[in-house]
Amino acid sequence: MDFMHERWLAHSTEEHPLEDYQGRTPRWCVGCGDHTILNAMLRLCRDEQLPPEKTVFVSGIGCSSRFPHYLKTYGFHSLHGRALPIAEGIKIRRPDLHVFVSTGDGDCCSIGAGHWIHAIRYNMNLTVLMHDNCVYGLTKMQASPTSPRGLKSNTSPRGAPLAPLNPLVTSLSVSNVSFVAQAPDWIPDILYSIIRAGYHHNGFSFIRILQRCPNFLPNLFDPLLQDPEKTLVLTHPQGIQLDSSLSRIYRNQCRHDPADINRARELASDPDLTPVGILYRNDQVPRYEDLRKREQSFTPKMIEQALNREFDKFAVQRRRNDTVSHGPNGNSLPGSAARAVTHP
Ligand SMILES: Cc1ncc(C[n+]2csc(CCOP(=O)(O)OP(=O)(O)O)c2C)c(N)n1
Ligand code: SF4
Repeated sequence: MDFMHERWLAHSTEEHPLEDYQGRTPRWCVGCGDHTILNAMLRLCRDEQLPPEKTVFVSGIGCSSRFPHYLKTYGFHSLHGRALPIAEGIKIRRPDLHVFVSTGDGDCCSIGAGHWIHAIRYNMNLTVLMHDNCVYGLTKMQASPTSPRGLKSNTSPRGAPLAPLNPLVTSLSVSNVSFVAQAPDWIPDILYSIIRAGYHHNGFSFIRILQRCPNFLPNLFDPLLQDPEKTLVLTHPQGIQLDSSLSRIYRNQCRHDPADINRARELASDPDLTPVGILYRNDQVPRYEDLRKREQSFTPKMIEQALNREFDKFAVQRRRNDTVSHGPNGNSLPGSAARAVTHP
């Protein structure tokens, strides 16, 4: 073994400290919830020892979508609303990579809503952090689909007229849903446990994070911050558990089995309480990449034969004395032109 190879081997077996994952200095406002989400993510990368060269953060456009810049892994700061199809593209070609998505409530639930619904249905192995600050932050305060009714903003100066969309109820209603959770950015241990559970889930994990935007909506979460009783912590051996100090603060707890989708929907639509924890989890839902793999197990020979069977339906049979055959539109074809040609 030469010296360089030895050095490389030694380096590749070293533990990655937190700094190995830290990218540029974040430019979010002071007190923005995105900082705590980033810290939880850095901690997860370090604790799981994710190889930086095998980890990808994908985002759309928004304050929250600046996330990939702040991690020293691969990243794709893409287009508004398009984080999910890009992440799916990466995952289908490179299932060996750990793919995370950061998306805002505008990015995911407004312009990207179609992609969001179908991404849940495709159930690919992605961990999605939906930073929900209930407003468009980057473009300086327009109402988003999750803005509370009555919110005065640049697009609703007299107050948002519509009731907000509930991202938890919406996700829980999509066929093939496999993991839905909610976490507040201001309880770092709960946030971390939920992101970690989402990472370990074998499928599409949708995590709605209640994210503070002190710049535009400084009082939005005051009711929750001032009265811990308004937060209902969902605990379960298959979900999250609270340590004794958090248990003393968040007394309003309920044991919720994440396998129970009907109860999950009830909890998600409760108008008076904010559930925090894992609402739903089902590891048995098939993942699109596995279904595709089965399709891809056809050999080139099998594909050639299948294509030829299809082409033969259109071929005009040659009569004994004919020298050419005809394609479906009457063009003359050399006898063997309507055959599939596959390359090894
Ligand atoms: C196609 C397109 N439409 C609109 C915009 C302008 N735009 C950029 S970010 C954004 C909203 C961001 O809000 P959100 O996704 O909630 O993220 P936040 O900034 O609050 O984190 C909008 C409307 C754009 N960049 N591209
Ligand atoms: S505007 Fe709001 S969401 Fe954007 S960085 Fe500032 S606090 Fe965060």
